[in-house]
Amino acid sequence: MSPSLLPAVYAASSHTALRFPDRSFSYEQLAAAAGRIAAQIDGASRVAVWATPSLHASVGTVAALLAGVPAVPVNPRGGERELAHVVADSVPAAVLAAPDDELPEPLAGLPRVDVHLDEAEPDEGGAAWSPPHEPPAESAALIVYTSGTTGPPKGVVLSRRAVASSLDALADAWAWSDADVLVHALPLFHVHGLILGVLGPLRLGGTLRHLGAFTTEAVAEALREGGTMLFGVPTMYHRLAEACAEDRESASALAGARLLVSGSAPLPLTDHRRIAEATGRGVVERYGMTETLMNTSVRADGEPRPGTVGPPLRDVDLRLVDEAGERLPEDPELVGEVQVRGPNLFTEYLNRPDATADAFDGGWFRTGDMATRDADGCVRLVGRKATDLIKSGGYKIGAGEIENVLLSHEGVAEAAVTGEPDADLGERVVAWIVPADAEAPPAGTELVALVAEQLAPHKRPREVRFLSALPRNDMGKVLKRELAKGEEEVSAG
Ligand code: MLC
Ligand code: AMP
Repeated sequence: MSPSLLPAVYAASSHTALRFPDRSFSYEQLAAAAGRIAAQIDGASRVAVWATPSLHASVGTVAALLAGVPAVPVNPRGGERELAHVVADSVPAAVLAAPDDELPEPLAGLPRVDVHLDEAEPDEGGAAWSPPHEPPAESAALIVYTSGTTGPPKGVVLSRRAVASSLDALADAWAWSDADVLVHALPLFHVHGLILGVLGPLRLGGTLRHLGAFTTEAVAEALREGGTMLFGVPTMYHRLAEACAEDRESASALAGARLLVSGSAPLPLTDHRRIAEATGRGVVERYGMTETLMNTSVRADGEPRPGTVGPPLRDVDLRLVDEAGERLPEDPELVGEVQVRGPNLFTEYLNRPDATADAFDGGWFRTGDMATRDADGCVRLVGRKATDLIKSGGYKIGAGEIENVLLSHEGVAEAAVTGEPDADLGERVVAWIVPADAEAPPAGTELVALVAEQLAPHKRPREVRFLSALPRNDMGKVLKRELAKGEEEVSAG
């Protein structure tokens, strides 16, 4: 493993590092721009990065990494409650944003460091920037917020060691190199888009082409123009499969890529099949988590294995355990919880020693994902332990977080949130509401708007259903599986 996290940035060549729709940066320009900002934030405890899908957010993140200051990427569409929590929990010393970004409270109240791109030309007559002293491998690189089953999102502290080892393991599995041009349109406030999608190419000295926003046309164009790899969530591949069925151009563009990678949620076999039929090539699935970075992947040089997420990556130990926490014998029929350990794991949940301790079984991290393991070591994910975690469009959404917002509405007596199968999103968020006054229930649209305002647009319920009581067990716990089953008996709201 390279002793530095971003050796190619330190080398500052003229090769293209980052390409966004409006502007590109070479490694030399990136080093100059990020180096200037690194000098401004040197010694800060932490910085927030206003994580729009932009060159500014990428440069801001690299600056924090050069300075050895942990970066907290913030969803620019996060709602009031979510942003307030992230700022109060991570206490950033400053926020990095583009000069013309308008920041909401409480970010607007923080000292602001503008990410200027115009001054990015290296100074004339010599190096504008010299490589920094490399921070310790165990120091925090990033703090990424992720939803849990209850309460507000938790800040996952990821060390430089974890980031470097996970990216190197992926490079090994995918023969990913500085010759690759990675194409994606993922948001930059989560592991997939930011760590794999931005820091991956930058660690290897390759190129990221970010599309700004996802459209199937933009993906096809970027692949036609020299993109070699594509990263996406299953919703994106589902939409690409539809596009391929409609026009040959999309199919031939996808066929030209070296590697198509899907992750963050399961890619259904029908979409695997549709893409393979249209393009003649398979999609490779990899499995990861904010807390663990990447755990497994189908290898680029191996057989296509639709339906599996491949074997464990280099240096990752993976086991399946039964309900008692006992390791399962090797038998492809046996379903158990996935537990992992290795250099890819997070350090802790910020300010949550209790939650950190609960997440581990000895040195093993409990993922909450249920799986079987084929005789050749490939992992097949079959579901999750918690019904309170929803994956919609590749975003993890905690039911409890949304229920708390719904319950804050005066017209709501009881609320439960579930995920229902959705061909496009994987799962869609559904809210089940017992109104305070059965004669005058609140408008579904009002409840949806409240969630979007307090949390984020992707956490909005797609449907709101009203009922007279929630099904509960003897202990008073809501029976969410019953809700899904009894759906047809309930009137839609
Ligand atoms: C949503 N919308 C609603 C609504 N719900 N409008 C009205 N009522 C509702 N109930 C809005 C959205 O805000 C959006 O608005 C528009 O409708 C379309 O919504 P969508 O179809 O959900 O989203 P879309 O914009 O089309 O995006 C789909 C997507 C996106 C796939 C591009 O979901 C996405 O970027 N997903 C990536 C998630 C991700 O990166 N996960 C990685 C986590 S890390 P508007 O205004 O925007 O049009 C991880 C670890 C690992 O998991 O292993 O990788
Ligand atoms: P997050 O907490 O947002 O990082 O989401 C992590 C979760 O996404 C994992 O625990 C899995 O449930 C799910 N996930 C990630 N990659 C895959 C995949 N390839 N197939 C199925 N589920 C996945």
